[in-house]
Amino acid sequence: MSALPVDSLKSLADLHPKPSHLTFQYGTAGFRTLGSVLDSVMFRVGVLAGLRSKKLDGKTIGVMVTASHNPEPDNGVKLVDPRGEMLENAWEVHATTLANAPTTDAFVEALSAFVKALKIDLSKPARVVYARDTRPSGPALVSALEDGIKAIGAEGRDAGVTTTPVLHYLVRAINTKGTPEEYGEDSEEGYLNKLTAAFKKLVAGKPASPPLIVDCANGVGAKIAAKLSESLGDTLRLIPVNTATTTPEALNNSCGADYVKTSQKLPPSLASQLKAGQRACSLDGDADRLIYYYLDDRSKFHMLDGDKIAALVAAFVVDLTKAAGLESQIKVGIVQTAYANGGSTKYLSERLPVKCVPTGVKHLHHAAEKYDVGVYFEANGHGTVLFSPESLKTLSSHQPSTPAQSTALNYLVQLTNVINQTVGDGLSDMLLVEVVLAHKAYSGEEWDSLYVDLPNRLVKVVVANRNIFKTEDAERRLVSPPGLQTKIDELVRRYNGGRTFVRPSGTEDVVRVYAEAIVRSQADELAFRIAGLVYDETGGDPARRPVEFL
Ligand code: 16G
Ligand code: MG
Repeated sequence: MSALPVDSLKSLADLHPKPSHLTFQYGTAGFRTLGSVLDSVMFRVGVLAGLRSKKLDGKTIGVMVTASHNPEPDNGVKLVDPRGEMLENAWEVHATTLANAPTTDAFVEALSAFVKALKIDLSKPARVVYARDTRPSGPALVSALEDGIKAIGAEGRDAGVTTTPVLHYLVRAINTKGTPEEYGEDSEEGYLNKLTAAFKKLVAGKPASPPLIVDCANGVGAKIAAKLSESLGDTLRLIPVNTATTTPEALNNSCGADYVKTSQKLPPSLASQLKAGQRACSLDGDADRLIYYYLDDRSKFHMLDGDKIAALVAAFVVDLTKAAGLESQIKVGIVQTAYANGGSTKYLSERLPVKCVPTGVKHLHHAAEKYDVGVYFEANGHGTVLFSPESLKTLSSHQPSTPAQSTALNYLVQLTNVINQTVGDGLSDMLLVEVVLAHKAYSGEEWDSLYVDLPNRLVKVVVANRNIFKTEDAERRLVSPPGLQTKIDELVRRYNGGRTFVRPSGTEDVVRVYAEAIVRSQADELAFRIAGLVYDETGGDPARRPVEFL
């Protein structure tokens, strides 16, 4: 076993000192805070990624520099494991420990202890592939990351400016190269070719969809959407809008999936473009979320969120498994979080198994892996469909007995290619939605009518200490502060069809309150009254309740 390259680690770490007044935490979205304070974190993440690669016998580890839907001054970083999935849980804790070592010496000491405890063989090779979104703080942060990769002696590959889902795709493609599970060519072009080829096969012979407006949140999705548009040609005409990736402060500002979902409104920039009856969609700042919407005949806005996407897609996969004669071998299941609209949960659970898990893609992804085909979507538009290794085998070995079965089987196989199974992918999900709409000949309105959303409201509460809030039952109930859940239960009982939950955010220093009810005004009132309870509970001054809409 070779030793840690202490000299190179120390001299490079000295260039990236930790700000003494800050504590970092690897949360749901990796490390995420103001871009201006992340230099030391990036360096250390570079080192950690190298060690993770060594631990996994030289498999390539991914690092994505992004703060997704957050405002432009924020940035962040997350690690991607070899199959393109989120970093293993246990390592999140290690990442936090290493990021908080106060000095270079303390950092190197923590590294040695860590290498020893995890029995990492330092003589193994290490490979890291990394990318960033369009934020102005990105280049400097990537250069700190590169110092970390260099310091541990790992081989780095710069995937440049690209989306989070492309980076996840690349990690899986690199690690499966030359194996029977080869995921695709390990380049952005490989990704685009794979998606486009599958999409074209899936919609061959179907009437072309009307041109689709794609709101790119003024983020990196604009770049990939432009390339996708080119490779799709006339198969699906895309109209990318909000593509101002270099305009200061434009990123995620009054546009993008998060804006649409939380404000339940059309991005103002689309108001003059979107016509009655037409549908459009929004990506978020790193293009791993997707929200659809349309204006009805009276130009009223209707949102088709992650729950609606799950309902649409799951029904389609079920139809195809039936048509292919695989109904008994390939079972479809759904994974949601507490944020799923009650209307969707009722509709879906009357048809399919539905599981509720805590917020965050890693929870959904793992639960979805337990089904033959797991459809997971967060209401916020982040999600995908996973085909288990067994169902992939079934698809490749199944002998269809009729031409109709054979057609359905081919569609299923192509679905596995159009879907980015490593992580939620706004653009891949968009193609998936368009496939289903083309097959069903659905308009946005027909899709929307699968079930009716209950009016709901999301509010955030700024509290002194969100860490006192602890939940159970997939975040649907509070166990701490003691007694608060009982008060919530008492209140919610007074609202017709009322449902509410309170959870600490994993990405911001706030507590979130969700409420729904049969009537809009009641959903709003319930959310604010619960938010009031939460605030009072934390000992704040009731006259200055800092409650705001999210
Ligand atoms: C992150 C998560 C997203 C989740 C959100 C919740 C990933 C890749 N992203 O963006 O899934 O919905 O956090 O944020 O896991 P919150 O804890 O602040 O409500
Ligand atoms: Mg995102």
